[in-house]
Amino acid sequence: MGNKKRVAVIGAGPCGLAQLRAFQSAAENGVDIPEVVCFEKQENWGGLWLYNWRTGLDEFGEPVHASMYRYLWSNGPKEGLEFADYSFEEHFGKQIASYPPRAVLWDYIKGRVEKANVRDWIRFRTPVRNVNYDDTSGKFNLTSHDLINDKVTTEQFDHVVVANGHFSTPNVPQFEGFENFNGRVLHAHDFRDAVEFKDKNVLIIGTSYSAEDIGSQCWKYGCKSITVSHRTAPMGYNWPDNWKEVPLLTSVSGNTANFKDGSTTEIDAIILCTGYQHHFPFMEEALTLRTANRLATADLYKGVTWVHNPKLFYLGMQDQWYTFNMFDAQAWYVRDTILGKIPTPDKQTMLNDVTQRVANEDAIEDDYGCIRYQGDYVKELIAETDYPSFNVDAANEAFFQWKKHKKENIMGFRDNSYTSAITGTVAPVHHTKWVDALDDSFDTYMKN
Ligand code: FAD
Ligand code: NA7
Repeated sequence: MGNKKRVAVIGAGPCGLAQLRAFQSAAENGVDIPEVVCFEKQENWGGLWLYNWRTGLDEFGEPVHASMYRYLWSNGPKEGLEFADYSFEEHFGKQIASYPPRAVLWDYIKGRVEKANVRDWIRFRTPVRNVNYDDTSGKFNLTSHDLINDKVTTEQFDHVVVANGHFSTPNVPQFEGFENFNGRVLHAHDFRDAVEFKDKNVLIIGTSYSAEDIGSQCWKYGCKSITVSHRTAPMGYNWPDNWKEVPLLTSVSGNTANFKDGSTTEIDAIILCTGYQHHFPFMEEALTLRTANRLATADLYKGVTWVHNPKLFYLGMQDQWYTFNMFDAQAWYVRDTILGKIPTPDKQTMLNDVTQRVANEDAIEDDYGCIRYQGDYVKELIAETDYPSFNVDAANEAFFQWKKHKKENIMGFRDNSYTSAITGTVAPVHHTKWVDALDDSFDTYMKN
């Protein structure tokens, strides 16, 4: 017992929970598993899917992790993210529509780990403060802070799995005139309720998921107009009449926004949808992942094993088309590496693997290629473990349909239904169109 390996998992979001479920499923099959301790800063599990009205610092003075907001519905079809070992039908007792709101997906995430009975493995309200590696003992020293009892502890672990997410620490650029702007400037990380922007002219900076969805939320809940400013290219959807796309903001003066092409617009609020940083303030420098938000991350063999010290792993650090089932594929792979079932090659081989992944990603021509690339990655990992094999091509197909439906009708794509890659059943059409569904509570959504 005293010789059991110890594994630390940092974060109880979808990635950390996938790691717990991976070990629990091995134990269920009679494997002697290490002691697994999961550290979670928030009071409950689910990561970003756990809604928090707070912004800035929490009641302990910790940075609020939450970036999700009220009225958030899945931005991609649920058929792309379904767990292969726990279908939506198993959880809800029936098939549900394809774009569930946040509360419904949170319920699904926690259903699997409640069934697995792993809550006792998690120390809630316990942020990790520091991780360093001791060459002499060959172990990691991990310092955590039990906020409830205000107690700081340092312990040794044989392995560390970093699963703290990378969509929580905002990237916040500065534009000339912000300090004198007569309205609110906020980052998407601090956006909570679109109703705040009712009857307002809203300027959004950025053109990715947050820009598209926060703009759509504000539009749905009655803002006066949306102006989206782009650095690289406009999103190019068929937007409603009170929505326009403009080049990059150069400055603001009073309530006037000035853009690169010389045009101007009167605005009441600015929402910076300018992305997030990979941020690991608790990792010692030599163990810190530094990567762009892309499909092939730097320095991670097979996308998970830290090439400079393969006892350390990072989960979910890729930019994401695939999410929950990709995190599972990674967690099962990491589990079997820790269990010694999957060998870790020499450093040069691991570095070559990273180089090859980066080159393969650089050669991709469009979003469809990106989806196939990440789908292939999921296939590659699940082929090496006992994670239930599933029809990844069918999940790819759900994403392809989703892209097509967005092009056809950006405010209506969530009214479509797709076929489950796990159970093969077709999702029902939701009872209310997304534009009309202002109440997104669990109970209302489930009235099908
Ligand atoms: P997270 O969910 O971020 O969880 C990380 C956990 O680590 C948190 O619980 C946090 O409290 C904890 N933690 C952080 N630091 C510490 C520390 N020092 N010590 C201890 N614990 C710590 N994906 C989809 O599939 N569909 C969507 O519709 C979708 N919408 C999104 C919308 C928004 C606004 C954002 C920001 C992301 C969205 N995502 C979506 C992507 C999202 O990244 C994944 O779904 C998923 O939440 C990632 O899981 P994770 O475990 O890697 O990270
Ligand atoms: P993303 O996907 O990282 O996108 C960031 C966007 O911000 C992107 O359009 C960038 O433009 C833009 N950006 C970044 N810096 C700047 C500056 N300085 N000026 C102007 N524009 C800038 O982040 P999201 O928040 O949209 O999505 C993150 C996750 O949340 C995602 O996985 C979803 O599931 C939800 P670029 O194209 O690089 O010019």
